[in-house]
Amino acid sequence: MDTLASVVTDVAKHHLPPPAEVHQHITSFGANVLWVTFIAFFVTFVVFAAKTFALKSSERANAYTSLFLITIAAIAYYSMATGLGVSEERRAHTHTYRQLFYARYVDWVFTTPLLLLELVLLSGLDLGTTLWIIGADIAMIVTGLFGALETGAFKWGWFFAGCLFMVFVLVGLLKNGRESAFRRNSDIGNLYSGLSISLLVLWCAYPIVWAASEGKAVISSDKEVLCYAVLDILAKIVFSTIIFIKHPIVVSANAEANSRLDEPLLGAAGSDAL
Ligand code: RET
Repeated sequence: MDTLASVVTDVAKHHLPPPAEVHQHITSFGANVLWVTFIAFFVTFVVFAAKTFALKSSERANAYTSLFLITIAAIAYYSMATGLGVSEERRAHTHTYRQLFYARYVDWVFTTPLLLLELVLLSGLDLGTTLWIIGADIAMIVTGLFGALETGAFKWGWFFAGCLFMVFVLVGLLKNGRESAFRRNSDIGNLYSGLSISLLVLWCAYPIVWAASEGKAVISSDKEVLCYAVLDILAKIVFSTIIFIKHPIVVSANAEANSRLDEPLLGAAGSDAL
């Protein structure tokens, strides 16, 4: 004989409507934040383009780097504001679906190496360490994207892998990069120190926002969009503007690097060996 409980379960299974789906989406506030951020990047692009082309072509290395990272960010924000670079992920074991702004990972996978390149150009870091830092950075963003796409518990494995890669990046920048910058001269060393320490503080905020949004979904999609927008503006616009303002120091650093490149890379013995 059926117990009352099993009858109730059976009735519930067959006659009750399925649990309501919850969709965690941005509201018009979040959409406005995306548009305003796009406009901020677009205006910065116009200003940077004018300033870059006013420079002598031999002095444009850092300016081009800034220009391209601002361009990529503008493209990413346009795609998110128009609803293209966005998908929806189901939260594990729930009927909740949350918007995932995957365009930001496409943005970061290109722009974070460019940001690092700006610092590396300044510090005169060797090629091996540069590749190591940039490789770890790309791995950090890719693992972050997989973590955001993963709905089960493995999400946190991706996240911690991303954090580990970030540690590699930061150690390379703050230790090797700083030593190399001070070896050039104290002006470059001081500028580099200030920039790399602000980068450390800013970059550490990204995984915190990730954990609260793509990770645990404890903040709304609007807050997620706002936090990332503020961080992206600080990390890209403010950062690149400082490097632009310090242009004379940067140019002297690049000129010195170029003159070193003019010297034969291998000594006499090395040349003989080739
Ligand atoms: C993720 C999640 C996985 C763990 C870590 C992350 C770090 C992301 C960072 C992004 C920086 C972006 C910048 C954009 C510039 O405009 C991918 C969020 C550590 C540091 C600087």
